[in-house]
Amino acid sequence: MNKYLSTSAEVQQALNEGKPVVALESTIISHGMPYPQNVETALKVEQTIRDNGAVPATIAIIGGKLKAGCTPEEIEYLGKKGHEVTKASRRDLPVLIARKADGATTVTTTMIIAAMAGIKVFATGGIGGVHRGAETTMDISADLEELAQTPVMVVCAGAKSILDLGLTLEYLETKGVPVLGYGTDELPAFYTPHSGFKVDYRVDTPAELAAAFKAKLDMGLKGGILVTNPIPDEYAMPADVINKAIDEAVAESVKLGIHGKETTPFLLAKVKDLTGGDSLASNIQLVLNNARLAAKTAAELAKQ
Ligand code: PSU
Ligand code: MN
Repeated sequence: MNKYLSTSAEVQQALNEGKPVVALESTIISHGMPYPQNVETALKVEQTIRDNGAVPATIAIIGGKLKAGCTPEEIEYLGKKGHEVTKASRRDLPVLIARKADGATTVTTTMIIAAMAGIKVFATGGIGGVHRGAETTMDISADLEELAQTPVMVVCAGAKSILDLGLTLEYLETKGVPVLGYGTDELPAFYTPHSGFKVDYRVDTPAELAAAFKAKLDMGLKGGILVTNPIPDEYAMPADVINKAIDEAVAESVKLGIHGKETTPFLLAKVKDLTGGDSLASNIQLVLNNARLAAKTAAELAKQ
């Protein structure tokens, strides 16, 4: 496909044989969770995907190569380096590749590399979106633009209310990105199943998710589909606790003048500190839950 892409032998074989493959991002490892829980979680997510009948492809940039399928050693390397690894969005790819550097892939770059490799389904925790106060900062995640143009289904647990969820949905509507709720009419808010906002369609089975994505691909409509999968009730955070932590984190980021690509990692780390680690436990469980759904959906898509 291109000389910068390096697909692992296992992932390439699965793709050649039409077997289900699920992409996974690496910014969640380097910037989304602390070491060593980040590495433990990444490996557990890969195992969960295997247990549900698909091959995992953790995506990252290592030594200037776009990797579709990382080894456990590469996952350990990214997890240990943490924030020292460049958080790589679409705009970072040309220079990182030319310099043969490393990069942790966000939702945006994971979608780009998955599409290059031929992977259609991607599981993560949360996506970026329109930040609160975006009417003055213009801070809108590149993830939304990527969903508008790259044909990958992204399975997430909704978006955190560090974002303006209403504006995020408006943006996705404008860009023609279907937002589906798995077993729910309501957009989940990452740590809790409830946001008060409606999704476009409720979908109840992996087969139905696969059919919608297949229809989109068959019609040649560009862009992806966003599947929002609510965190199971037993792992959800109390809404008042998490909302208070998020409000405090956002206020502090404004006070400190945090901006640009630092904003999301700053807010994620602050929320984790303010909730004494409870949010990390929820975060891990919702990612595993998304991995299960993505693997089942990839398996359905492989049958079509
Ligand atoms: N939201 C989370 N966890 C994450 C991220 C977002 O709940 O780890 C990461 C993802 O990699 C996402 C990126 O693509 O942050 C968005 O960053 P930004 O807002 O700078 O676009
Ligand atoms: Mn941003």
